[in-house]
Amino acid sequence: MKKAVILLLMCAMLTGCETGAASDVSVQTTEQITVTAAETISIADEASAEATQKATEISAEETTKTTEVSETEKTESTPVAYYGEIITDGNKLVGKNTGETVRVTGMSFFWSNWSQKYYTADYVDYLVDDYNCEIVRCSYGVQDNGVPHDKSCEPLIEDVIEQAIERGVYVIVDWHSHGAHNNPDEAIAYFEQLAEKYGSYDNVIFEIYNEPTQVSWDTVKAYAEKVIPAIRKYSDNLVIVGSPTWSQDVLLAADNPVNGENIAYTLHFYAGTHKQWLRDNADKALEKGIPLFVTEWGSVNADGNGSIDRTSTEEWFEWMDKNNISSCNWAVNDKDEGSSIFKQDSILSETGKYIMELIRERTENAEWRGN
Ligand code: IDC
Repeated sequence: MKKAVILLLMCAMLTGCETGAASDVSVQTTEQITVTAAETISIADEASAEATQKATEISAEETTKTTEVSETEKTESTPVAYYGEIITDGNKLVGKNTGETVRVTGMSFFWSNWSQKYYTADYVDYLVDDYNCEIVRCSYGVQDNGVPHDKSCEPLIEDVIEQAIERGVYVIVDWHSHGAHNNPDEAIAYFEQLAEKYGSYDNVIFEIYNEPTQVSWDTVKAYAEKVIPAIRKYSDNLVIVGSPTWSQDVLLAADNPVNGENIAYTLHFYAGTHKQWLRDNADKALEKGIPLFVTEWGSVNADGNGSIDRTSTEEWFEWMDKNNISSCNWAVNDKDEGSSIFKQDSILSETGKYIMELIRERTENAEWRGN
């Protein structure tokens, strides 16, 4: 604590201390220090003198709306320890341990071929400790011909999976492709070995096709029915399937669901572009009995850019709150575009601050924390 107070003083002296920077040292021992009722600074405890400028700090005006959850509470339970495996139950997703509806909220990493610097255990810690994420999503960059852009991300994805397991949060591994059906064999080979290695952990969720574009549902369904059996050799964990038109045509899936067990469907929305009509579609799909999971959403336009559409984002959150829909926001990245949560390395963008607040509002009083 003494060291933390010194760091606090140092931090107070820094004029540029308004960023939400992720520490690139381990933040597993992070302490929460209440400065005033409205101002809380989280500072990595050990080995962090030189990392002070990088220690995560939330500015006073951001934290007036949030309630910090102490480290003690965080370590007492975790989403995965509490809920267990997420499984389907009709049109709902429930915890295997609790038998009750589960709703988890978190962040998606960016295309793994373009943003490898964020695929680290430290960023998982940052997302869990500072963003209060209950889930993270790895987006394995795959080209339209269904071949991975670059396999060098595979060990990094495993680092993220292993840290998610360590921290007790869920982790989606998404085959981030717009043309996966062109080469199911690549997906089969990847997911089969992944399921063998990690499929016994309740944390792991398999998303086998990010976003089919203009292909028929029959094509996507046939692809899913090839990939899922490879996963099922080793794991009964939740599998999430995309649908045509960038995973918006969930009604097509509802009319003719994929054969198999424990399968949910992803719904993707970008608040600046997608409005009530897409929620109406989603409502109909839910009514027809399929479970939905928003594995990717943006607060901006569908091209990933533009400014935050707060009104539309709030409408979407009202809908997700009402229907207990789990979600991951796009994206953990610092590309100069509206959807990036960082503007550079680990300095939060305006979007990053906004999304952090939204996630915290959903997760700080979650059931698994003992509420
Ligand atoms: C976008 C990135 C953008 C990149 C583009 C490449 O934000 O920087 O140039 O991919 O295709 C999705 C996709 C996701 C998109 C995102 C925004 O899943 O890959 O990322 N988006 O366009 N679906 C709807 C929107």
